[in-house]
Amino acid sequence: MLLERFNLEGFARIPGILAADDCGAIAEKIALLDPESAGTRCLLADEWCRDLARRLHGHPAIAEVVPTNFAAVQCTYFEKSVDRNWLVPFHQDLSIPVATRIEHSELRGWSEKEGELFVQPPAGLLAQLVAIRIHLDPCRETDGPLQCIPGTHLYGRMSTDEIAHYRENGSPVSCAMARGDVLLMRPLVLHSSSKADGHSRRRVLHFVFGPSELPCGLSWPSRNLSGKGCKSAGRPYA
Ligand SMILES: O=C(O)CCC(=O)C(=O)O
Repeated sequence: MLLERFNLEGFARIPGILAADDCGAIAEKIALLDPESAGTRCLLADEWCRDLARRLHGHPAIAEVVPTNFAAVQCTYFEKSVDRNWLVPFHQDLSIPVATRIEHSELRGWSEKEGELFVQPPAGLLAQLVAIRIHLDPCRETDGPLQCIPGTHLYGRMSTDEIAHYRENGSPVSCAMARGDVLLMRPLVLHSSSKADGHSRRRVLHFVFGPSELPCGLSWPSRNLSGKGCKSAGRPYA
């Protein structure tokens, strides 16, 4: 049922995955991160974050959707608060972190963020990835929830014109969430994020799960899988 809906719409809310206390404990870990960084991409360097990824993956409802041979390959922290308010227009998530640069005709859009290398892989791989967004605070309509356009993950990588078409003709769904809820999302589903009204705090950990083997000779950064060799929040990791 969940899997069916997820495959059809490209996103699905699963309520009550973590208890409020667990969310509080995770928020305490996050409070130790660099407060200047709006979204930190290297959280898998921290053992608590890798433990959390395994715990989420092991939850029966999530396991229904995320294959057992998948692992967390990226975790990004997104916060909206009185001090940090932002929006993102409709887009697809097209980039993945990788270990090294490979010259291949199907690879494009190389970039570097926070010392990590990113590339846009073939759409066939992007279609397999699953994002697990765990909400550490309630996210109401006024707190800048994610908006997703159902079914748009099924159209592969879109051109700017196609994005404009679905933005104008699709029916976005606003994903209001309670603390401890998870939003599962295909990175290819068109999504946007509006500004909050500026009175609340909306903290989300956004994990990306993928298969161990990558196409085109690519590999995941080993530090994202093992935590070794990553610099996070200015703290070096052995
Ligand atoms: O957390 C949000 O509201 C935005 C996240 C987003 O746009 C993304 O993950 O691409």
